[in-house]
Amino acid sequence: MSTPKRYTVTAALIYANGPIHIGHLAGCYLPSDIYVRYLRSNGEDVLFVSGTDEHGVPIMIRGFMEKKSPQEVVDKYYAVIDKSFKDFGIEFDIYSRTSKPVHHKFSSDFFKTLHDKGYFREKESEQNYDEEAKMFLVDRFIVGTCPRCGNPRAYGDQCESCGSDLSPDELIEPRSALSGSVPVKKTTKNWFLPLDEMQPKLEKFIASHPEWKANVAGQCKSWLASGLHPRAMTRDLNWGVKVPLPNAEGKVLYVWFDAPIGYITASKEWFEQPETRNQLTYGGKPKSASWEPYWKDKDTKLVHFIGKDNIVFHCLIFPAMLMAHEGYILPDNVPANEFLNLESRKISTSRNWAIWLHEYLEEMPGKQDELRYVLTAISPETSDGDFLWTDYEARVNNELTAVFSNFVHRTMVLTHKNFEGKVPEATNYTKEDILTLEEIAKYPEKIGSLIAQYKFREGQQELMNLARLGNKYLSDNEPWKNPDKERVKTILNISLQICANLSVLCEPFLPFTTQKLRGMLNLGQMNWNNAKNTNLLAAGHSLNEPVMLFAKVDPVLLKKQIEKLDHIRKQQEEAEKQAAASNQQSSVAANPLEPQKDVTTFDDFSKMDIRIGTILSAEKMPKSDKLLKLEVDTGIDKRVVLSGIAKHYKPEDIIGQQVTILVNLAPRKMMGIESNGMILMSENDKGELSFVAPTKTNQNNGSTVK
Ligand code: B3M
Ligand code: ZN
Repeated sequence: MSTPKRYTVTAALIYANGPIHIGHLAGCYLPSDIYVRYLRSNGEDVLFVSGTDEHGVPIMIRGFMEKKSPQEVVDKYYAVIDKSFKDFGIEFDIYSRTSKPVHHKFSSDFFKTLHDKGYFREKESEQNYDEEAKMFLVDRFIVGTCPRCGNPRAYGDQCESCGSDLSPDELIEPRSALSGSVPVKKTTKNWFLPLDEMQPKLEKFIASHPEWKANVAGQCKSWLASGLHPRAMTRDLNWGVKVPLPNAEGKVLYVWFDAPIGYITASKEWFEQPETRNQLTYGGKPKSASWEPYWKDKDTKLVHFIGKDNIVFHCLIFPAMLMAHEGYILPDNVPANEFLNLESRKISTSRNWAIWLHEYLEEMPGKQDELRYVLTAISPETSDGDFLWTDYEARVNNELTAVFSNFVHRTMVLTHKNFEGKVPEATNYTKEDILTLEEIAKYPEKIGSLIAQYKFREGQQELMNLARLGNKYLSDNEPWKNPDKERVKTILNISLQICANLSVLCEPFLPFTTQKLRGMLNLGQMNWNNAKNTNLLAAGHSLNEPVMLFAKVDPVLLKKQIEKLDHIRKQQEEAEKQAAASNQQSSVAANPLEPQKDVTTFDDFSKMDIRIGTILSAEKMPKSDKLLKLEVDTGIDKRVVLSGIAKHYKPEDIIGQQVTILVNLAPRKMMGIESNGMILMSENDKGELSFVAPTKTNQNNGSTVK
């Protein structure tokens, strides 16, 4: 887009069902905060909104677990989450909540508008119902065995083990997550958004953004390529925004319908709350008096910061809703991040494998900028990142302390010692001085343009390069040794100018450090372009006492952090061992062999076309620990089959293996790949798998099994 008049920046509305951890911070909150701080420093008109997502099954499940009402759950976690963001300097204009009446009204009106325009398709369907709990079992309320990988704890909407999208009816032995009872079918009516009919418009929208990140564009294209389906925008639940239609008793809006509208409600709320009225300026200019231009004016740039699991909702479903409503702008960009791992393992709330922000702050008090720095340095912008405590230590010690802090401290101490804390005058620049000054003046542009392209990691690297440049300049010129007082004045003047520029340019990344540095330099509010000036501090300007900006990581505290994770890991491994042992025991004791199944007919059996084939190639499916992708010669053809045997066979060991394969099983898509057939395996009472293969070598590929 050409130069925008204003920016609306959103950061995902996280479910208020638990505290937040470093993965959340690195995923979308730090990047959005850096982006917004940069824009504000540039004098741009920005509205930065976020809040908690307080509806949906995740909240209700947490309520059941904690024996609390959903309202109690969201009240508790809203407070924890809101405090963590404030503690880490994430500076939203407003941090709202979707349970507020203003949001219920706004999202309900939005739904009504779409309904009145004839956008929804009403459809009756059979849904799973828990007769004990007396409620419909949608999404995660229903659990069972994954048909793709055999995970016994798959959810009705997704299997977290193999990553497949599921529908409740695909689950094997489904049961209610609430009562454990077997669900019964009950007919119910819901309102569907016909995404299939909207596909051409959405394709056009995605195609108009070739500049989007490859991971984001890739996901959108793959959804579009498999064809969009109508999606229910209502649910049979009693927690959420009530469906504003007659005959919709006991129904609420789908949480992914109301949550993104929460961005708009929060914006409206910010403009309408009395305490905001006197903040209606930016960079000294008047801001628009209403929320509407921030969502409706085509010169507004709308940017959604999210994690990769929310891409389809922000790039396809929410835009479809906005298009259907009319009058709204669509996102200009959705710079979604990948995930962050912790010590090379997936962060997991249920396994307590995380660094919780509130705990970090208790255990490492005052170290917010250290964490911000490290998380940006390893930001999962293009692929998953990994947080390692040893890496944290190295970055804090070798970069923040040895370079940034050391440079500023030496400059300040020398100025206090030699010139009573007043900025000395620069005279007679050398050729090197002039080159250094020219170099410094380029940094605002360099860092700014990287931030504007959502390349926060590289932007921060450039910031450190400026500190390195200062550190090197000081070390090369050795003012502490130089008897020429005039020369010392010039060297320190230039070093102080670098400190001043750093204080402006580090603000998006290290907001707490900015405050300390500006305090030391006795500098008031600055904006980004001030850092193009390499003479921000006039000769004679008085400086305050130096303080250390960063210190090396306390080895005792670091050891405690590492031990804490070791302890969690061991506990987890122990629990898994025990679970496995008791599973094995119970299966051996109670059920050594599966009982014989019900009688089947020869006709049914003969419908199955089973052949002998040979595995031509095998590879692990990325992001799945169960699936192998096999190419099989069936005699009839060569085809791809996905098989859940990765825990039992190494790919390199099974090439050339003869197998028995059901060739006429309906194709099934798993993790974006179509599987054509099923390899038959035998399974013993310990759950170990083996191929079923002919015992004579004369059984060529394509031989039939009957
Ligand atoms: N609450 C999912 C999540 O917390 C969802 C995001 C909504 S953004 C509008 O990850
Ligand atoms: Zn699975």
